[in-house]
Amino acid sequence: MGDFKLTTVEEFEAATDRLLETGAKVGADSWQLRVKRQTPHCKFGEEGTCCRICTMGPCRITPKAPRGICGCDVHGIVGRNYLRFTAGGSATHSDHGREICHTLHCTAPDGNYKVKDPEKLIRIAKEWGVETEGKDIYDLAHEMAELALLEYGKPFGTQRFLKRAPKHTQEIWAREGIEPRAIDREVATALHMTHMGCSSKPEALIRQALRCGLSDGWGGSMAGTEFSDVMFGTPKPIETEANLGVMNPDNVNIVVHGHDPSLSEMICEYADSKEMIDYAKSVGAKGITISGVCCTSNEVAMRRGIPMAGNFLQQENVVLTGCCEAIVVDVQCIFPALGPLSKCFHTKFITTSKIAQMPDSDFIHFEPETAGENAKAIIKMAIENFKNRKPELIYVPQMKQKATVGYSFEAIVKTLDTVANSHVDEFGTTKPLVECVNSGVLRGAVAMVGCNNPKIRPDQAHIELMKKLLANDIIVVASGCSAQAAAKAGLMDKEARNLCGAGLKRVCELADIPPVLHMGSCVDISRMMVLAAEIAKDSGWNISQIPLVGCAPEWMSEKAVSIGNYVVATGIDTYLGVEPYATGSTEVDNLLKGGLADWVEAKFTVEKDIDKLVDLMIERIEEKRVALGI
Ligand code: MSK
Repeated sequence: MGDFKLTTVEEFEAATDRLLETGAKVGADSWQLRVKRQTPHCKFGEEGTCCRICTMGPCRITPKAPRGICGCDVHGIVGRNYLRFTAGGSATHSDHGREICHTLHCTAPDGNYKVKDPEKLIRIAKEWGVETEGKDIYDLAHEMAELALLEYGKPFGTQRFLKRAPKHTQEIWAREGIEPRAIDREVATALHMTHMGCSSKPEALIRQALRCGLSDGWGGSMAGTEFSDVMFGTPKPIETEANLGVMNPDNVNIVVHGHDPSLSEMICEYADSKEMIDYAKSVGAKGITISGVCCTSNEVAMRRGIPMAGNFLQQENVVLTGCCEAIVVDVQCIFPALGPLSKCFHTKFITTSKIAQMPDSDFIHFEPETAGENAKAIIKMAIENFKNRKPELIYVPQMKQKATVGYSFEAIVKTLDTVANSHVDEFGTTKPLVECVNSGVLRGAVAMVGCNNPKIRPDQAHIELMKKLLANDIIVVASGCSAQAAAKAGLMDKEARNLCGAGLKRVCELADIPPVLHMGSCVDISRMMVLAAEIAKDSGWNISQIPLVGCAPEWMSEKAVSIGNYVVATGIDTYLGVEPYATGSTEVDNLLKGGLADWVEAKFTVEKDIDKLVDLMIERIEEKRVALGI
């Protein structure tokens, strides 16, 4: 095993404690302190039994007051809250996708954004029935951008990407009336259905939650992923590093955070230029280090090998190191706390999107048309801030792990193909993977996704679940903050294959892969949908029959609920470590954890005990194997 050793959660926590000591010296607040002040949480909120959709209330449901003023019962209230939560997540992911489509429309041979993967663009154009022959690639990009934008508001029809699903899945969606139409329409319908005096029937509300989720996973998110690949390149395996130790006190440190790669790509591009490096040296730094937090980090790690400083609950830690010249954010999962926190240090908190404007930040409006200038201005601001450091506050935990990342769907089929020594066709095949599962060399796969949540010891659930799955010959594909937890621990180092059972270890050796495959950001869970769809087509199994489950043990956001809905609606059983705000209604709760299986052949399981959660997943994978007779 050489010198390889996983970094433990205890070591993460010791590093955080040391950083919080610095924070205490300068009077900084922290999420750890705010959790204490916010606990215990409101029971009505947690159970989803508070309704504040009109101003006759708010109404809270209790045994003595079983109906709201309008007469809505607890099932209607919980169902409406669940649907609104989903709509928030679906809108957020999909709007990210829309921004990417707009950026695609700005591509030009001599512009800030170019078409880096023309083959992929042509492939999607053919899939959508667009003539490609003899067309200039930029004309095609603009035409595809317009068509993709129309997916958000077209008056008729359903999402174009649904055709990627196996026939059986498409039939289920049609039968259940959950095929998503225009993306914006599904969000608007969700808000309309939950307005005062509209739906209060749990079945109708949950059905729309699935539909709205599907418009995200097989609509907006898929567009975000696919067209990001077209502009910034489809990820391929690449080496990087993860955890706070990637920050270099000798350099100007710029941390990119959020989700949209349009800005971070530009920052990485210009930070690498001689002009900027020379400028950094002129102020006494040795160079510039860009690192990332959350999914912006995943995006640039997957395509450029930019190191990952940390995940969701580590965002304050990068400022606490005292050597972060700028934390530059785009959209989603950004703590407003970064504003006041950065004021305790020399750090510039730079917001860039009208979607995410926050107090105590410097706002530099980032737009695709002026991307280059905006990126340069941001980097210069960070460089000029280097001199304002307070040396006595600098402490970077010497903690980092190597990671191989960049396993897009295309990269996975290409890489795993080497196991069977067969040849990939134009679009690749998952047959070698299917053979490994069929023969039992691999027992199955788990798609690990989602955030951190202070309700769960941060990162521990992700890491412990993965370790047990690997030991049981179950391969893990990961995205979002789950992927970063794995990378920080060392589970994306190829050496981690020694933690696997004999079968998975052999696959990792033959294919030269780490046992946990980094598939990208939250929107990139759409890559996992494509992978599941292709496995189903190559194996002849239905998606719900594949020994595959989804898992989000530490999830926290509305986006995660939207994801959960589309993963389940695609036929993949999904295991959660945190309850959605739905336990207040037996009808909604039973539907989510049972009844959904009658509609879409999959359901949710929620288990807060992580040891039990992983055992339930392994059991389910083995059950599926038995049902398949393999
Ligand atoms: S960043 S949604 S905390 S995965 Fe995509 Fe992480 Fe969850 Fe945000």
